[in-house]
Amino acid sequence: MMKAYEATGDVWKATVYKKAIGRIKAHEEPIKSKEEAIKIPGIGKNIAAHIEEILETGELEKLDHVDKDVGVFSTFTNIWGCGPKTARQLYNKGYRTLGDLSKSDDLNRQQRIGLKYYEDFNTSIPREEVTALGEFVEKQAKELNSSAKLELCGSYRRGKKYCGDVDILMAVPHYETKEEYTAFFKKLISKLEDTGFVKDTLSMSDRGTTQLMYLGVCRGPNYKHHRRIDIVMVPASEWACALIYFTGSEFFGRSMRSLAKKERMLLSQHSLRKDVQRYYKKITNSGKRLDTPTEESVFEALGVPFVEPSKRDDLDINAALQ
Ligand code: TTP
Ligand code: MG
Repeated sequence: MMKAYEATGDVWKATVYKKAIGRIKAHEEPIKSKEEAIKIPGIGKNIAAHIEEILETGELEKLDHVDKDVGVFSTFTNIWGCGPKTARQLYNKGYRTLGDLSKSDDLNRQQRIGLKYYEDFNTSIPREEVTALGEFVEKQAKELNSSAKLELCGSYRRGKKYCGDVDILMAVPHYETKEEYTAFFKKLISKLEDTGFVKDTLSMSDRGTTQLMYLGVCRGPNYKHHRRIDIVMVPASEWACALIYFTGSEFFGRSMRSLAKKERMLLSQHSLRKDVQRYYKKITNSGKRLDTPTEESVFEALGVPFVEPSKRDDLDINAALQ
């Protein structure tokens, strides 16, 4: 249904479904009834009724009335790098299947990679495999610099049994200048390519900030599937704030940033700052940067108890405090 509304450009309805999907994914226990569904924040009466119908009949009748072209649309948006806008354009140009697209010049380099690994990228990764892929990268990094630090983030760090991709955060203690850690990071990526671990590169960027982001495709020795891997390299002093950001969930991260704002602070993936002055949305004085060597120190400076990564899925830290 989310894809259907995205296809027709009904952003508001698509968002309602997107939010519900996120809440259902984050819910640890199986949902066995409409009553259980409706207790979950973000699930309203209508979606609870859909859940009940699926539980009872195994199907959702409303989907039968969705245009069949939505199937094409959702196939296209499942190509990595292809959003709703591109999917609509491809559809309007007459493409209907992945086979059509494989012969086309209308995909950019990244989308062609997305198409090449379509099946693999749309298959979630068992936790044990993410562990092994992380260990492989860690070994290569430590061969370059034995003090290199690495943490598997995203859904993995939140304890999920299956992950959409591999998210890695890296730093080398005392590496603060961009030259230092860029040189290290480039060597690491080359090494990962030379060992045959990295199969394709989607992008390497610094997004105009201090942090470097590598997006690529890897396959572990002894593994069958190609997996999406993101590696973020940060200066050592940004480790803790980057770790919070990159662990997510996105929802939890947003709630932490809004909490900081209430405390006249500013939390980003780079740092935590205090005594920040704002005039409406504009920051008029960016205050003073706090030293935050660990994740715990960030929570402490914000005046809230530490939240274990496994509890960050669906948590609004502001609501939890009330
Ligand atoms: P993702 O890998 O996109 O998400 P995930 O690891 O939580 O889930 P999945 O299993 O599907 O991969 O991003 C990693 C983290 O980065 C995410 O948990 C929070 C952060 N993030 C944001 O805060 N905002 C964003 O827009 C994105 C893409 C990520
Ligand atoms: Mg992830």
